[in-house]
Amino acid sequence: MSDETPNSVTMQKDGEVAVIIVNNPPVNALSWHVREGLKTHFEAALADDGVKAIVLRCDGATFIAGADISEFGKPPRGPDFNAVLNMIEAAPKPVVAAIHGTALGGGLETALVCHYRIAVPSAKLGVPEVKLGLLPGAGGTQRLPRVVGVEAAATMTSLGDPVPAPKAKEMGLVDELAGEDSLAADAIAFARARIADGPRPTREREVFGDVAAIEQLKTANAKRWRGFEAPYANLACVEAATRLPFDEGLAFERQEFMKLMMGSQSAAQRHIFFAERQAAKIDGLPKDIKLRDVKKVGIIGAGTMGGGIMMNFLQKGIPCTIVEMQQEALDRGLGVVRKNYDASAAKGRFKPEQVESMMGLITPSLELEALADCDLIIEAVYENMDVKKEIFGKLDKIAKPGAILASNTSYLDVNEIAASTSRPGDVLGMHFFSPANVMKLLEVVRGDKTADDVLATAMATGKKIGKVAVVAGVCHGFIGNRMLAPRQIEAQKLLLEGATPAQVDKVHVDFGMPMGPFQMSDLAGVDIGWHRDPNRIESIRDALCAEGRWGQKKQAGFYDYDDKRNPSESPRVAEIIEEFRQKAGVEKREISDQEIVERTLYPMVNEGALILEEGKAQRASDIDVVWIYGYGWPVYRGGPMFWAGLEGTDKIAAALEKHGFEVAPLLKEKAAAKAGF
Ligand code: 3H9
Repeated sequence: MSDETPNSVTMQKDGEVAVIIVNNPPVNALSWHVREGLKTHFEAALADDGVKAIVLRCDGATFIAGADISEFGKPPRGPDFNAVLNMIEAAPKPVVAAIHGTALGGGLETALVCHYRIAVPSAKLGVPEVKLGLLPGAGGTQRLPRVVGVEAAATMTSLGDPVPAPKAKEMGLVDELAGEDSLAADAIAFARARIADGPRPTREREVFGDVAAIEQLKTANAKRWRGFEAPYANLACVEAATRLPFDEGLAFERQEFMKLMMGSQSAAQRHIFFAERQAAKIDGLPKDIKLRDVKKVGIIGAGTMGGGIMMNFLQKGIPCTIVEMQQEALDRGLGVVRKNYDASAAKGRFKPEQVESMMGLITPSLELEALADCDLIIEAVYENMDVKKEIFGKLDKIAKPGAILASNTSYLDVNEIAASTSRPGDVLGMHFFSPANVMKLLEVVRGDKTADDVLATAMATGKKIGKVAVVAGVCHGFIGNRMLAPRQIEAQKLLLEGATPAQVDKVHVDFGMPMGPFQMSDLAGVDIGWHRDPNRIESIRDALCAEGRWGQKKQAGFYDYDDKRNPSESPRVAEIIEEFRQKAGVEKREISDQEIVERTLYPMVNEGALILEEGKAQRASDIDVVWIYGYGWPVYRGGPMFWAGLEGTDKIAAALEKHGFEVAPLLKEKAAAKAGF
């Protein structure tokens, strides 16, 4: 940003109503110059005796969407935000916030110091700071309970979900709904009508509602909030509002806000906010590259993956043709899709008629030829190069010119697949994560010959269907699974040396992962990728598979499972491990939790460094996005590469060396500079 103060706040007059207008694209964030402009223009409006009421509104797509997150952690500039807000609240003339788009975070806090709020029906109001590891630090936790009550304030602050304007009106957060296209005029009329009422400072209103709601929220969300600090800090502030005078509550909120702001969790969550948006950008490609139309999608394979992938498109109203080899498999696949939608409808996520219209968008077929009119074809058959090459060879003859041909492979060489067609420029990987209708990650695998517009279209399509898409280069396992491999290998070695599956898993769960390596293996299927020869036993996993311990589906894997899939440690697995240990001549020893971290998590950072060196990921933050959205890495640790910076790259490199790993040159470089990625 230049040093010159941008003219981001202006004032107009309509008779005795002053209209203060913020214009700071793209989201009217409260950058230093906006705070300065607000101060200047409110002071002017207050000093002007001809002004009897004030409207605050925004130009562009939205009302103020919050503090300027990019200013966080930098030296403060411009006037103190709370001081500006206190001045607005203390105005002796009624102040009206006119809201469209989203009033979020500091934006809603600004609206809360205004004495009245008018909003268009499509507007949304919320305090999403918790999603950035923060809390509303400009009075939001103290003013909201005075406007919407303790329960709603506790819910809004701790969950961070925005409320649509009509609901906000019911809650008392919005006083009046404006016409969708006449906010500016309606707000002026509304303000004029408030002149007789005078100001209504929020701080002078009473907190109301039952404080018991706070404990109920904690109980209901215990699992979701495991490891997170911010939801609890938000609730502590709302609770403080119920017993402290306003100014003391404000001081408490400030103190809690600063604690979060200085902590690593919020730094990690803010990193991910920007990382997610950055991931959508493809280096070296113009932003305005012309995309190909994707109006009809073809899916090959109606298994769990194919069906799940298709659901994403149906939900966006995009017709899909799905092809299977056998009628029975096709029927079974479509049956699963219907069952999933019916289950969602039962939970109220869809109306029954929506389910019907989505199912109506499907064209099932047993012939690849049925894909001839599709703009994007995604192959989701099992992982076998010969099979995939055969399919792509056939598709080459069937697909219309310009159609994008994608493989959902999770490991295989996309260049080799592309070479089986006469149009490798149209081929790439679109690697969805299971369950594909739920998991947000999409790895878009760019082949050596993938055309730029094909890549850009696949990324945009990912966004359209609600995924977070990340570009990956061709290598075994791309970004996510490639980094998973060293972790799994080392976890097995640790068993041999004396750790138990439960110990390794607990370290990962305590770290914040949804499950550890062995729990994951049991869930996914221990037999995935197994050579299927029960007489060839070369690893602990081979031994488990040979005995039919294929994981949860067999009620036996690295753990034993009861009928309800509750795990318990398995004496049989302990025996298998012991046999192996003896055969390998390895002596059993005590393994510390720290060693598990060093040998299973640090190697992931090392692999991430190699991926970066080889240019298989565009940037370190893309790797973080992959692990957050594809594997449940705790967002408050910011992804493996961000976490490496917190943990210390020097410490990581030294520990890897100690354990006999070859340290990636890039990691060595970072370690020498004591720098993060
Ligand atoms: C806060 O308010 C703290 C306070 O309590 C008190 C402090 C004392 N700042 O998402 P999009 C950028 S914390 C800076 O793609 P959409 C974004 O990076 C804040 N930049 O658009 C992107 O840049 P680029 C509480 C921001 O239409 C561009 O704007 N508020 C900010 O899909 C477009 O963003 C929030 O947490 C920001 N606050 O969605 C709201 N917001 O084009 C965060 C966005 O270079 N924002 N940018 O990649 C959002 O949720 C969405 O951006 C929003 C628009 C819904 C507003």
